[in-house]
Amino acid sequence: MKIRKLLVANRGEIALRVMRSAREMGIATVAVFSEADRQSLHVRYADEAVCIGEAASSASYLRGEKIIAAAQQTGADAIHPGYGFLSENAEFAKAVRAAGLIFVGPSAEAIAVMGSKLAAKEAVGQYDIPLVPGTPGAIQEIAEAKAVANQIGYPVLIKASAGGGGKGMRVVEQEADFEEQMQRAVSEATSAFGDGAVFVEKYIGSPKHIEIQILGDQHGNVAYLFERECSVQRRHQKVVEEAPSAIVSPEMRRAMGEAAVKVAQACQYYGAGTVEFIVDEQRNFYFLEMNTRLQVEHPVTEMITGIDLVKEQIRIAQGEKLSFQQEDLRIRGHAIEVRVYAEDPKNNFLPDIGKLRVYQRPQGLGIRVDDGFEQGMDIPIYYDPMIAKLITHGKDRQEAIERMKQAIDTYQIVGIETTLPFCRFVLEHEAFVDGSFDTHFVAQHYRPEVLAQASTEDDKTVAAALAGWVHSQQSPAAQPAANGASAPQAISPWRKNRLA
Ligand code: MV4
Repeated sequence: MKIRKLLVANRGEIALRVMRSAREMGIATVAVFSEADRQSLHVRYADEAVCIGEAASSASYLRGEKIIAAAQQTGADAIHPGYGFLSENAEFAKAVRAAGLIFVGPSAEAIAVMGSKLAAKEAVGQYDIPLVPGTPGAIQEIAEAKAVANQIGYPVLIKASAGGGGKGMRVVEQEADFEEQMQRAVSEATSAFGDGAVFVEKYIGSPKHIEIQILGDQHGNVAYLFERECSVQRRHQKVVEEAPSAIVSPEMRRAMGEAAVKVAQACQYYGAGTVEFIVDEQRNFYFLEMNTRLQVEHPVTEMITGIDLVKEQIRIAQGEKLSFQQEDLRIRGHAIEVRVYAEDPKNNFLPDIGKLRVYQRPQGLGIRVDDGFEQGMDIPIYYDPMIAKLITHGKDRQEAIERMKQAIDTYQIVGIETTLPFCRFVLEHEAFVDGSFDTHFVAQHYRPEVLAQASTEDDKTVAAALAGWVHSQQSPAAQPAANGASAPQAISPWRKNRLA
């Protein structure tokens, strides 16, 4: 069934991203918004918009019943959940379909299975998919779990089945510590997820996080769209992502891709999904979990494959077959994404809110910015601090990196602190450039002092520039014009904000 009107149950850059593809397909769009987002771009971009509640997510973007009511009220025939919020909520997917609407995403059953790490491992068990050695299910008996740990050898990792973001995860160095660490993992998992089920795995000490994008249709076809390297993360929050990975050979790529397709088939998956693997120092890869949503970092895959993942999601939801076959896919060049957070990297990544007094996106060949703000807007405190994604594409990794450095240098953000200088630090680091980094990269190499010197200079330049521009405008503050026009380039004194 063709979708005529799509409600996007999200906000910020991803709501805009989804609506752009819908509009290109001739589909009308409905935004939902909280009271804090009344003026936001996703509301202005949409054909229609419905206020669904107060600022807190729990009163708005997490209220499935209000979102379904908004769809019915506006005559939307489908809902796209974006990422975060209700995107991996099996009950919401079920309720959307029970209301006679199309859910642009996988089945509620697939979401539920993959939402539990143990259920996911069990589901893929019969297939030929490499798993980290460990207990086959939840730990029932301590003695049994200890026997498994001894067999695979210490250190081991105790993980929560319902876990996410590293919660309920405990490294155990030796048998004497097992019981205590297990109790901690269980109590952490119980308080965080209301589910105390934990299991044991061999601890991979220096892993890379590499994930495979897949697309499946409702006719049983599944294809893989190659890998994304996401090892550069800070406290389980990704910082830089790229495609392809510098360390994956064509043979390894095919093996990982085929394993990811099997994971999808194991749960009759349809829609866009991501199969996460960890890769050890010998480049063995192991299935970790599957994310049943469109991911933040999906643009790097779009850049190297030329495929619009949101359009594919919509076509799949309409019941269409995949528009391509595995053999049609090729990797073209290299893409990198950095996440721009409103956080101060010099001050322990403290969230920084306020007005975007100056906001000028970088431009040029191979540069893409996915964002949801413009100059003069306030960054609200209620939601995720990610304000933009900056993506570059080049003929090879080196060109993508150089292009990213230039793009960061010409990205002008005044009024809030952002993680851009931190991203530039990553891109310049030897371990990033040579591809040898793992998930410990940030903890190992980043100290706020590496930015301090440069940013003092930077602040001076920006302050002088701002003063000059304000003066030239003969206005009390650098307010953007009512039509959203920005500071005129010709007299704009903004210069490179590059680190010395
Ligand atoms: C692991 C691991 C090492 N060994 N499993 C972290 C969150 C969850 N999604 C899986 N995680 C890990 N599982 C074994 N057996 C190390 C991590 C891990 C990690 C994985 C991917 C990206 C970043 C990470 C940061 C710390 C730990």
